[in-house]
Amino acid sequence: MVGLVPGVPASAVVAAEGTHCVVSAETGTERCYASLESALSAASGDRIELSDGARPGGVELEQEVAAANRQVGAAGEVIGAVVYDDARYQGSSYTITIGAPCKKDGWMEWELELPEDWRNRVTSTQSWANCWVWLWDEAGTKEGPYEDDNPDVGAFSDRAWRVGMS
Ligand SMILES: [Ca+2]
Repeated sequence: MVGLVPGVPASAVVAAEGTHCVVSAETGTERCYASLESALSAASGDRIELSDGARPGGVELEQEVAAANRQVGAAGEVIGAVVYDDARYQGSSYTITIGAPCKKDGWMEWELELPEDWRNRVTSTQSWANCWVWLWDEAGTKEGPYEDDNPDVGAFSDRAWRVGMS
């Protein structure tokens, strides 16, 4: 068996550059992609197409997501938030779609337990669809709201186990 490396899938290369997953807070369905652009495109039903110069945290990405959300109407889910492993919206990303924009009625409208491989990693957040992001750590301590763009969640960095939107 010399020369074979069992247990190392071909996708290990992609994982090393970060993974970009999309989860529906409605159904729990999760799919992963090789880039943030592919993830956002899939999450928006192919309504988002970014130019080469677009970057996470940039105005183009911000506006494209907002525009895509507006086009969805009642026909599908909107992008509620993206949480990132690194500061300033870098590294692996986790995009959360929701059934409708947040209502600001004082209720936590969506709560999502992060998968095991995303625990203790969230460092920056962005939200759309009128939503604020809340984070809980393993002990249940809640922090937030994180409104719009948060390039670094500071003391709560690498602590979140659960994400909420309201
Ligand atoms: Ca992190």
